[in-house]
Amino acid sequence: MFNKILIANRGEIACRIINTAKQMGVLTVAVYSDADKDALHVHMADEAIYIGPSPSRESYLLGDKVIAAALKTGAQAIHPGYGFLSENAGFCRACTTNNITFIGPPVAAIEAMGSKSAAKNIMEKANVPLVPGYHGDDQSRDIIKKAADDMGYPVLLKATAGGGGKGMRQVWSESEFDEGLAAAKREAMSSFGDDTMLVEKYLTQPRHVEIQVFCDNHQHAVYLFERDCSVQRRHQKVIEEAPAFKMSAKLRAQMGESAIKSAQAIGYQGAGTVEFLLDVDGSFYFMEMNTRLQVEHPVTEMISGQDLVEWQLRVAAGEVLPKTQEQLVINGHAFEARIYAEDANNDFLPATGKLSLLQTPIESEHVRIDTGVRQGDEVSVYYDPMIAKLIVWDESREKALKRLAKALSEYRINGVTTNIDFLYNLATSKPFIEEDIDTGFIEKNHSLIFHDGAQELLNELPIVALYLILSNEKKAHISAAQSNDPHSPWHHPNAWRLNEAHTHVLVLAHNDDEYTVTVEQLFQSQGQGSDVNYLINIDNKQFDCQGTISNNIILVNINGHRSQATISVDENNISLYRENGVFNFTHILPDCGQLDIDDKHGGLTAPMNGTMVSVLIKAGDFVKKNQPLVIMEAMKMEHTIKAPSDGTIDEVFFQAGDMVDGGAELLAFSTDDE
Ligand code: MV4
Repeated sequence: MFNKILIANRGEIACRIINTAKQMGVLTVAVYSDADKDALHVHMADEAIYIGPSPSRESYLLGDKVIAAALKTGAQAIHPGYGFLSENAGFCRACTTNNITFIGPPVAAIEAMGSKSAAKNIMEKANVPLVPGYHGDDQSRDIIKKAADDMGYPVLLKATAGGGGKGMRQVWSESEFDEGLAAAKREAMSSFGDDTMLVEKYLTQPRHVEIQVFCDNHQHAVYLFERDCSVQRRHQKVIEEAPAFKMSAKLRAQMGESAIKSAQAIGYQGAGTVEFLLDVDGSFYFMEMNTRLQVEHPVTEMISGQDLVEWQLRVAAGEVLPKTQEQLVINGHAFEARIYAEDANNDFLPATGKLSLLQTPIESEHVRIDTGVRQGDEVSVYYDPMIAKLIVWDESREKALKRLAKALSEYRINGVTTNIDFLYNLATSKPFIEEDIDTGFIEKNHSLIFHDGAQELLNELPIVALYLILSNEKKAHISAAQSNDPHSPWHHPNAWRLNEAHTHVLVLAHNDDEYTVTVEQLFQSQGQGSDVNYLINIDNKQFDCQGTISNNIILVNINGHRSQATISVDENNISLYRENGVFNFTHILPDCGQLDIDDKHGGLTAPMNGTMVSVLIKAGDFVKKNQPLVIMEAMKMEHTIKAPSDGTIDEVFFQAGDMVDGGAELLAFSTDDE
């Protein structure tokens, strides 16, 4: 076994690999760019080598720098993770040239799978089932059209140089063929510089089912069952599961054996994934083979009980596979949800920013979080905006899915927009629960997954407003009680309250929309938090509310509907967490840098409701323009209120701890020119 390996990657996969290496007693070397100088993977590794500026092409993609780092630190092997250099034949070759073990397949296998059409030719010879079609060298229109006519429409034209869904075009009838072929060739030439086409029978409701294979250097090969990765958005996997639902033991064995044949056809070694299209009639067809450890490998680990990175290290070090096929069994069901900093309601625009709050579900043997970030880290523009992979296990699909939904609802992330609501809506949607899933799932169930935000928002705004009012009042109580002023009405724990209506006006923003929320506080004779009624008005809709808060939990009754929510406030950013996701708001504060001079009698009045935090002057003081006079707090924000000009303080009407109404006269002030 190696005593030191270098991980040529970053983020969650680098951390994940380091974790296993540590468990195996293998020392680790991380590499990092400018943007990652304080990243988690750098802290976790035993050593770390700087390899260049933040852009991947100037750091993580520079094979020479990675190899130099390995030579400098004496790493005997390099684990490429996924992406970056993981399927780069040149890098794999360079490792070998430098007597560094590439923890992955032989370079010939990488090259063989690099071309989609070459891969299909190899699989055809190995009797691995391919989608009926034509992928020959004769690219004449008549030959391709004859193949299409013979197999029957609809057909799918694919650019052999394409991949990941790029360069595909459906043709639904013979009359559309010529236009479709011309368009597909044009697109392929402009995208890939190569308009070689293949044509296949178009499967209209396929599932994406992939088989995890593992081969050692002693001719042993096993499959570690399958993963269903059909839920994709623009060919990016969103939620993966293992084993695949509605999979019979017979079909599993057929697909597994077929995957092994695929791997053996190219002399494979290490971890590999054979992707198949599974048609509604149970027939399956080779799609492509990935010669790396996949992002979604943890679901296979959860149901097989195997650590695939440990297997990779052992096989790369020349050991035999840790298990035989007979020793591998499926236990339970697992899901993986990819948590991203992206805005699902804005075409999944990647989000960047600081993770000012990153609270995760409690991890256990059944809830696993693979992540490369910590609270306070920046999600940068340079790399894939993945925050974490949430992996859950349970003894059945139904139970695992419930655990997934619960874990998603327990995530608390502030500072960046995430796709957690989208994932939650997807995981709790009826079609997903009922296994009505194929690669068109997200498009088909768009309305279920992307809820109408407007109505939900209107339901949540009163809660946020009430939370701000109640927490502000609570703050006032605390500072008043601490003021030790026996005369302050707030000084007594069961303080009575002025029996009068009292109105706050808040402005809350959500995305680019601003909402004015009027909160009318109706005092009861013996008003306690939950007995006080608030009439909240938003866009002429009225909500009769009561509420109590405890830390960042609010218990509310709105128009007779009782519920609770978690709220986190970070300066004037407010996040409201519900089971079905998070709502982010910004509290727009009135500009209160300057007191308004009440020209009726030279007094200084408070621009908003708040609490007097401290009084910095006393009657008789002479003050200069902009000199701080009092500090008020409103909605968790402190505001220093300054003198509007040179002048004299004639009288002060409030003291620290007092609650102040918007418009109340704070102090009598006269300027020299009065
Ligand atoms: C197909 C297909 C239907 N019929 N081939 C998408 C990218 C590449 N992996 C192959 N893909 C497909 N090939 C035939 N003959 C549907 C897809 C497809 C798809 C496949 C797997 C996962 C997600 C997908 C999303 C759209 C289309």
